[in-house]
Amino acid sequence: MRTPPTPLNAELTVCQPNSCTVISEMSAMRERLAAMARTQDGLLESVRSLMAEMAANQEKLGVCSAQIPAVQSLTQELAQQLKALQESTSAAVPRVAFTAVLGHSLGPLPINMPVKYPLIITNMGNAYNPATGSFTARVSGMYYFSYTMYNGRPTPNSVVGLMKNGQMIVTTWDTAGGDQNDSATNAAVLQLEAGDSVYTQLFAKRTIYDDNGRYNTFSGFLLFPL
Ligand SMILES: [Ca+2]
Repeated sequence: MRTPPTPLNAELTVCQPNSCTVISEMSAMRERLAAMARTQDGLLESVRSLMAEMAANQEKLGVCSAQIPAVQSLTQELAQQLKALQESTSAAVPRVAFTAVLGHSLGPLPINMPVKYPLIITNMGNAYNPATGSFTARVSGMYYFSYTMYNGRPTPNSVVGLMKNGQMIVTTWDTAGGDQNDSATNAAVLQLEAGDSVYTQLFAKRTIYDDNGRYNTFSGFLLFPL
């Protein structure tokens, strides 16, 4: 039969823990501490890695920032070269354009005659000669020409042609009669070699009328050199 615990024995029984339980709890705490330590090590490693990456990025940013003035300088240099190239290209393309006006009547004549338009409206490049009525190409290229004739008399009819080196290209024709005072226009794009001449021709026994109204004109310009 067990001896009933005395008050002292009872107090010892309550205060003395089970040693196995204590050891188990301490072991678990050590495991948790070890796990926390491993986690901390991992976090520290991640922080070091991020700091190293930031340092590398800052270095790259510094290199890029250092290159900005050089890039700006190169951009300005290229812009200047482009402007110079545009100016040289523009200067290389001849500027040829003219418009001339007759201002007085012609015909009828017994033979075909070039029309000499003496009144110059525009003659950039001086390729049109008012003394002869001819345009002479200074450079090979594609040109545009147009002319207008005016029939203001009862008789005879008006016939004018656009001529290239003496060869008829296009013509205009208008009959006199009850519907006189008519205008007619024709035009052509012509490929010219340097030295080719273009002019208009009043055909034999035909007439054109003009006065201060300036009804008869001859115009042309270089579209582009070839
Ligand atoms: Ca008519």
